[in-house]
Amino acid sequence: MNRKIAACAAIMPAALVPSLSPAQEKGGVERPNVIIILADDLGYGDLGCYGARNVVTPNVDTVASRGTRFVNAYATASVSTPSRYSLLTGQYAWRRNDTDIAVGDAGMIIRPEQYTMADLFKNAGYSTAAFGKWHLGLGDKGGEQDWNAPLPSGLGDIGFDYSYIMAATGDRVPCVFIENGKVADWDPSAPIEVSYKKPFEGEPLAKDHPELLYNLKSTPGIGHNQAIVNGIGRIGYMKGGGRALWKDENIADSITVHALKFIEENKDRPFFIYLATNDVHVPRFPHERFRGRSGMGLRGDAIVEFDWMVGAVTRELDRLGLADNTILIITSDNGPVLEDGYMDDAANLLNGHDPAGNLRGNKYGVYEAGARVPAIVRWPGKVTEGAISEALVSHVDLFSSFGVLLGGRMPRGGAPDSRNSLSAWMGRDPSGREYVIEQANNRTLSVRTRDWKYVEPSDGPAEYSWAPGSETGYMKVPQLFNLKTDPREKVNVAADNPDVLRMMREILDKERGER
Ligand code: NG6
Ligand code: CA
Repeated sequence: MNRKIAACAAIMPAALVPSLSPAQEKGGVERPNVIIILADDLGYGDLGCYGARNVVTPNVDTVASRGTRFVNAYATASVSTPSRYSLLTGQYAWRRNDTDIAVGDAGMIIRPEQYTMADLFKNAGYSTAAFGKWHLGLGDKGGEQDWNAPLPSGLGDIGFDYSYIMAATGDRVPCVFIENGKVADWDPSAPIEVSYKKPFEGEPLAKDHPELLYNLKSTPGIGHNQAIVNGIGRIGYMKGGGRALWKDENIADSITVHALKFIEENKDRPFFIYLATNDVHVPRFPHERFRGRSGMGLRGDAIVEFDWMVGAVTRELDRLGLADNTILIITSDNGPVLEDGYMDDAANLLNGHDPAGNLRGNKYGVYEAGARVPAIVRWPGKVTEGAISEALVSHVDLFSSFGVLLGGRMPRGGAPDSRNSLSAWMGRDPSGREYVIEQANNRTLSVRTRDWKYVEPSDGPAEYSWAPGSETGYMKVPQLFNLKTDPREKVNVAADNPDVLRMMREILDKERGER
């Protein structure tokens, strides 16, 4: 019994006792491995099997051809922190006011006492691990972490047996990997200091020293102009790090090597892996061997790198004979963005490619491309091969769906917004949810039903100054689109459909009022 279960059991003993599913009771234990590969900012149209142009993604496409590909799958938000929060906790991030895009020295946003997806698997006897981008805070208190010592709280407190992660994003300090709560390869000769408030004396800043940005230039006037690490400007100030500092071009390799090692070490017991890639978030800086492979510059090459990583995982599963007993999910935390603060020319090099896959919108915003994401599920023999599902599904439901699969019971209050949609995620229920809720960067909520999309009125800029070319879609008036006739959300038909508008508002009112 782990610490959390012991602690919670005192409060809710009956509900927490992990129970066996009927299949398990009969001895026919069904405990497939589960790997969620969560890409970063990978758009609905960025993969070959979703119609990408120029860039080829043979490894992802092979997974899709052996599994089910979803065309109406949603992250809960069009930015990272709230999206990941909901996936791992089964609670809408907008229920809390501290779940927006996190700084790199945020404290733990998921609190140790919360029941997480990792807890669910751990309680079912799985080995659990997280790799790559975290962006959900570490340590007890934001801004007060000592990065030169074990962090007092981290992923071990929310159900992960092992973790090898980046604290936040590639563009935020600290630029080091953290393994089981300690800086990996910590360098005693270069103690780490991090601040999001003030610079460290003697450390050059990107805004004053563009000549030191030898790997990637920050877009002038937009940001990423504080610490310089590996010739790239970052958000936040940092000092030290020495040999522990990452090299952006090696991040995918580092994450992959650690994930493969974990798979091999756990090949004889069920495992759950949350594999969150740095690709294709900025700074896009893939390894040399992927350069020039997409013809679309660094962003396209980062997609090639992402696809390589998927191939490395599937080959390892094949080599170990684990493919048939592993549920593999490939998805993204939010939609695509082109200009996101570095001069990688992503917008000019598209050459006909549409990262949004013909949907309107982008990361940060309210329109469909913000939160409708690629989602592929492969479980040989269980999930239909080569199928396309139109079911409406949301990341927030994966938690309860796995709960049902494992036959475990949810502690009271656990995963409050997560509903069992196992049969939809397994490709058997063609309809899925009645509606999904999407959250934009300014917390505007949208509701999508099968035919309609409603965006609540909100105040905010049409475009963020720091993400030029991306539309937010914020408007002071309600927006309603008929996705059946207008899949690109071009014509606001709110005025003509008062009944639909009322129904959509009621959905939001009800959800907001609950829990
Ligand atoms: C923005 C950053 C952007 C990215 C984003 C979070 C600037 C100019 N822009 O503030 O680069 O880090 O936050 O992205 O700093 S996310 O995918 O993690 O949500
Ligand atoms: Ca993201």
